[in-house]
Amino acid sequence: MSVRGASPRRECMEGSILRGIGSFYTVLCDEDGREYTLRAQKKLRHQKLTPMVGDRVRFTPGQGEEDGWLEEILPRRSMLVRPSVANVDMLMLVVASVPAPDLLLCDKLILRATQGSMTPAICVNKIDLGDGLAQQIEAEYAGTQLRVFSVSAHTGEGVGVLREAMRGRVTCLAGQSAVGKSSLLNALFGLSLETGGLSRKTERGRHTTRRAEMMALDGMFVLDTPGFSLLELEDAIEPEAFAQLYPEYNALAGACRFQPCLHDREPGCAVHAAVDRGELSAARWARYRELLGEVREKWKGRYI
Ligand SMILES: Nc1nc2c(ncn2[C@@H]2O[C@H](COP(=O)(O)OP(=O)(O)OP(=O)(O)O)[C@@H](O)[C@H]2O)c(=O)[nH]1
Ligand SMILES: [Mg+2]
Ligand SMILES: [Zn+2]
Repeated sequence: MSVRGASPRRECMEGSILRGIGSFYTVLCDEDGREYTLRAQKKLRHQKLTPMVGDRVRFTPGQGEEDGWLEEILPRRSMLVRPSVANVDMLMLVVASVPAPDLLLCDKLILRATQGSMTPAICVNKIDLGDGLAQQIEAEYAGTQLRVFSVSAHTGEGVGVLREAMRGRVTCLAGQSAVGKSSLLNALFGLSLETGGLSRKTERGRHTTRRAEMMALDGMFVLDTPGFSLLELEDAIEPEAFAQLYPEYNALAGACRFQPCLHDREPGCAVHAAVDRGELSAARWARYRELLGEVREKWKGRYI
């Protein structure tokens, strides 16, 4: 209970981190819907806790000109290191025909989303270019139960379906630079986020978005993130556990001759047979085997 007249101890409030610049964080307060600029308490640094965009936090607001303090980071429902975001429900991987999709990067991001307790989904943008990428992506990820959205931020096609899928959840858009993440958010919600083109020389994105930012819109939270092109696998994971992160292989694993089967070179492998029959993507299987090689190496060297 606070005593009127005496200097009352300011109450802690709860909210979500929308963005962070240097050691300052902007937090949207649950109670009054206002944005507060806060600094992280030293004790957080001592606990080696770095606040992330999307974090649920407790804070003490500042008074007048003075900034408030971020006091505590509440337990995270989910977490991703690249892009660095917390409490995301749906990780929306955005791809386009330009810049050319890097499907190994897609696979890794999907794996990370699954390991980090998020639901991955794929959004094929720029369908106005008429290149058939959406059909290719659907074939690549057949049997994974991943939702694939086909949209154009430019014409608005498919944008309504995507918005409905985002309703009531925290959705993070991620992927290579210049696939149109910021453009999509502009088209979805009438925002005016900065967008960029492709470098003419390298045909790569210009990294227009520089840091992750969360926006509260219409009963949902959406996150725009900087594009990236490199992603490491998680640290050492058991090869059997890795194989289980592929739902379309899991569904067949019972029919493999060896138990457990890593669906690599084992004779009588049901995954291999399904690939030979053209029911599963040969390219995704080749990428899987490449990653499996890395996973095996890391697992062997895990105590070093
Ligand atoms: N043809 C076409 N071009 C698009 C579409 N959406 C975005 N673009 C173009 O793609 C380029 C990159 O768009 P951005 O929205 O900046 O891409 P981003 O993914 O946010 O890029 P980073 O912030 O660098 O990660 C811009 O030139 C956009 O005009 C689309 O639906 N169709
Ligand atoms: Mg952007
Ligand atoms: Zn097998």
